[in-house]
Amino acid sequence: MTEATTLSETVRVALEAGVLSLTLNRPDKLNSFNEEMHLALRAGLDRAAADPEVRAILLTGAGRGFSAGQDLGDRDPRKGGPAPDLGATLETFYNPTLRLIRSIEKPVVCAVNGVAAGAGANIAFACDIVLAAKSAKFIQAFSKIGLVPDAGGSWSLARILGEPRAKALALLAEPIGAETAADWGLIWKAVDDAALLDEAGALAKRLAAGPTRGLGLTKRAIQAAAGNSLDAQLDLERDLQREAGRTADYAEGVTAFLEKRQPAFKGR
Ligand code: LHQ
Repeated sequence: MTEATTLSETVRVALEAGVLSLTLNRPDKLNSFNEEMHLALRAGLDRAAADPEVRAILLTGAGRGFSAGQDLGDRDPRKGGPAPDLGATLETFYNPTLRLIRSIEKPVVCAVNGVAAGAGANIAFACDIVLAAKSAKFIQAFSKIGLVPDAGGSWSLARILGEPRAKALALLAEPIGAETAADWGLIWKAVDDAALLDEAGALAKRLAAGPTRGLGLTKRAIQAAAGNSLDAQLDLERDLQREAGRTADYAEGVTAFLEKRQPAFKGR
């Protein structure tokens, strides 16, 4: 395993077998986001996008929580001064990260190891395959402090759940457990706490050994579907399949099938 040099301890970075693991690491604050952690996560995701050695990303949290969202201590209203511009915080810190997770054409696996609240929950929901420990909870905590769901939450909750459940979760800020989140389709799977990291790691490793270009194009196709008509989506599938069909991994996949052996994909 190579430990990547990182300027900040707030995100631990490690590359093994094509999987870049990014571990949110402010456990005493339940991995809530301050500016330093935002920039460290962004740097990790930028590297994941640019480095051909990286063929899958695994995002998780250190300690007993995944992430409690924004560090509320960062903007203590008791200190006085003008009201903060939270829109600027989103524009500068959260939105670029959300856009990166969705646009990296490599699978992003998220292992939700404990509570995921506010933007922490919604960052998890933006990932491609989300596993959660059975003890983990998801909380749209925003309404408790007078805010609206952000980090893509109003979009992903409404799309995945429909308005009735999206509104109840957002307006009531009641926690839901990992198994309910899986039943409702918000995440892929709830797994035993002790098995989470092994299972998520194995899944990320399996994806990292896959046909990276084809997986990336698949991610693009599925993400485009909700905004497309069937006609437009059929056109997109044609274009992406044309691209996938020109990869060395496609040739290898078919050759391996014909030779009755496992394919050895190179990610190209
Ligand atoms: C925390 C936090 C936290 C700081 C736990 N901050 N310390 C975007 C744009 C700009 C601004 C505003 O927001 C956003 C997006 C958002 O994410 S808004 C939503 C922000 N998050 C929340 O409102 C959740 C706040 N946290 C909680 O409700 C609870 O901590 C949960 C339910 C997550 C966990 O509860 P417990 O398991 O009982 O843990 P705890 O509350 O005892 O927390 C443990 C420690 O972590 C504690 O510190 P301490 O020094 O007392 O041990 C907390 O103060 C700290 N912590 N969340 N967001």
